[in-house]
Amino acid sequence: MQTLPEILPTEGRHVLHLCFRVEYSAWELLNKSSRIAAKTALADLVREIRGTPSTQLLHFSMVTPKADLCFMLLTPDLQVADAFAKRLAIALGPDILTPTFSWFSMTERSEYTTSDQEYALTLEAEEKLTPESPAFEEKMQAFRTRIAKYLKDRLEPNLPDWPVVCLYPMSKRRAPGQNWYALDFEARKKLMAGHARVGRTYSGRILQLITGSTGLDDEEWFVTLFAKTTSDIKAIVYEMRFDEVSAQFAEFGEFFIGLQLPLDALYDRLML
Ligand code: 76R
Repeated sequence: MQTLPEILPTEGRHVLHLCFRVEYSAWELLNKSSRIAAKTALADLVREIRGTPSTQLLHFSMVTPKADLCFMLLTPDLQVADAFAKRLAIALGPDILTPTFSWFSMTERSEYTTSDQEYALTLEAEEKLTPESPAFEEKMQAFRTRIAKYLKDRLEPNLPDWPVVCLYPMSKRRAPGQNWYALDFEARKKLMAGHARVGRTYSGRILQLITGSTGLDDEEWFVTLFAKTTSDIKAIVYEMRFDEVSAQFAEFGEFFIGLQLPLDALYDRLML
C-alpha cells in the first residue's frame, strides 16, 4: 500500500468520537463461526490500534438507543485516524454497524492558562516575594513543572478507564450583545478563571477533556467527561450552568452517556 505523507497537527492529537447502532437483523443471519470471526477481527484491530505509538482507543456501551456503542480514538496523524475509523466501522462485517453520531476535534492548549509572567506578578503582589529570593525561584520552578504536566495532559492525554462517560458538543454564544468573540481577552480570561474554579472542586471525581472542533465539525468544542458515578456528571453540568460563562455564553448539542467496559464485557453487553 502507498504510504501517504502524514497530516500532523502542530501539536497534540486528532480526536474522533464514532458512535454506531448494531444491526441485529444482519447479525442474526451470521452463523456461530462467522460471529466469532467478526468479534476476533474487531478485537485484533483494537489491539493493533492500541499498539500504535501515541495512540489511544476507548470504547463505550451507550446507555440509551441514541447509539449502541462508541469508539473514541486519539492519534496524531489524520491519515491514520481516518484509516482506523473506516476499519473500525466494518471490522464486525459489512452492514453490522451503522453510524449514528460522530465528532471530529483536536486536543488543544487553553488560551487562558496562567503565563510565567502572570504567576511571577502574583508572587510579588500577593505573597510579597521578591524575584531575587530563593523562595520566589522555588515557587516559579514548581509552577513551571505543574504547567508542563498540565499542558501535556491536555495535548497528549492518557485517558482513564473510569466507567461513566459523558459526551457532548458545545459552542460559545454569538448573539448580538452577547457575543463571546466580541469580548476582549482579559474579560474572557476572567470568566474562564471562574469556570476553572468551579471545575477544580470536582478534582478526582471528574476528569474532563475539552477538544477543539472550530472549522472541523458543527460546533466549537467537544466535551468528554469521565466519572465514577453519574451523580458527579449530573452535578458538574448542573453547577456549571450557574457559572457565568455557561449561563451567559454556552450553547449545547446532544448529550450521550456511555459506559467504559473491557471489550469482552462490551460484546456481552451488546449480546454479540
Ligand atoms: O484546562 C484547565 O484545567 C484550565 C482551566 C479550564 C479551561 C481553560 C477548564 C477547567 N476548562 C477550560 C476550558 Mn472546562 N469544562 C467545560 C464543561 O457543561 C458545561 O457547562 C460546560 C462543559 C465542563 C463540565 C468543564 C469542566 N471548558 C473549557 C472550554 C474551552 C473554552 C474556551 O477556550 O473558550 C470549554 C468549552 C469548557 C467546557 N473545566 C475545567 C471543567 C473542569 C472539571 C475543569 C477543572 C479541571 C481541573 O482543574 O482539573
